[in-house]
Amino acid sequence: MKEIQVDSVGARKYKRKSLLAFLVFFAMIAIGWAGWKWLLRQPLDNGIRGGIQQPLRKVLDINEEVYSGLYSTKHLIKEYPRTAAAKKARVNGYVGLAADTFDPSTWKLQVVKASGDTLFIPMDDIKKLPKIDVVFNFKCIEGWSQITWWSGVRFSELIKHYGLEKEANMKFVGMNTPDEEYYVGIDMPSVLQPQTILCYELNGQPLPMNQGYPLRLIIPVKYGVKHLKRIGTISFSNTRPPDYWAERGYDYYTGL
Ligand SMILES: Nc1nc2c(c(=O)[nH]1)N[C@H]1C(S)=C(S)[C@@H](COP(=O)(O)O)O[C@H]1N2
Ligand SMILES: [Mo]
Repeated sequence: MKEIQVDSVGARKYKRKSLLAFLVFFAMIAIGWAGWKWLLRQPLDNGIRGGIQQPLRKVLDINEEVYSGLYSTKHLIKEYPRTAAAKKARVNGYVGLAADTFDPSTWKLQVVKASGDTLFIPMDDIKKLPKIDVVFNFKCIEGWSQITWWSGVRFSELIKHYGLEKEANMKFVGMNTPDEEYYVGIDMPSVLQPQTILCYELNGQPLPMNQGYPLRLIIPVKYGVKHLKRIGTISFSNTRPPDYWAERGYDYYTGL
């Protein structure tokens, strides 16, 4: 008799527990659903083509602070021998590369100084500066990567040669294509990192048109989006310059 009683008490307890478990389970689903609905109702950040919900942007901003704080100009990206580089480098992204708005014969690199004055630097002068190779694994946020061989002059060398120390003390660098259709904003430590180059050769040959002739950015500490092809203007600021893909919802920092 006693045993049966104990059993039925146990069974009742068990029933109550499983009922509670079910209630908690459904409550969680309801909370999750409400949270999701809430997130979708949040205003978008001010990206021009939609952007993302502000709470999500906040998460990205926090990530960015964490990673940028860890960065130093000493962090080096792995390099490879030239022989490891792809013979045919993949081409991706054509914004700002339209042939009809670009005249190679009149191109000069424009560097806007803190004073507001602009330097106009011809390609020949850039080629006179020390040339280095960078062979690294180029990564695009779309998911592909490729070992590629690029050559040019360190960005930090340009700073040194043209006496742009005041500019280098600012927080960001902005770059645009000559037609201003594509543009990036990059934090100064990444720009001054020793593998960041103003690049004019791919596989030892002048850059092909669709890969940024005559001059592009190669910045191995960043994903492909920041490697602006065909630099028109470089400028400096303490606030974030506009960034094409950040305006379309991607992380502003996009560091590796
Ligand atoms: N002017 C310009 N530069 C650009 C882009 C673009 O659309 N226009 N796309 C970026 C992206 S998303 C990538 S992955 C790389 C690709 O460089 P590649 O064509 O040499 O592979 O260029 C970057 N620079
Ligand atoms: Mo990319």
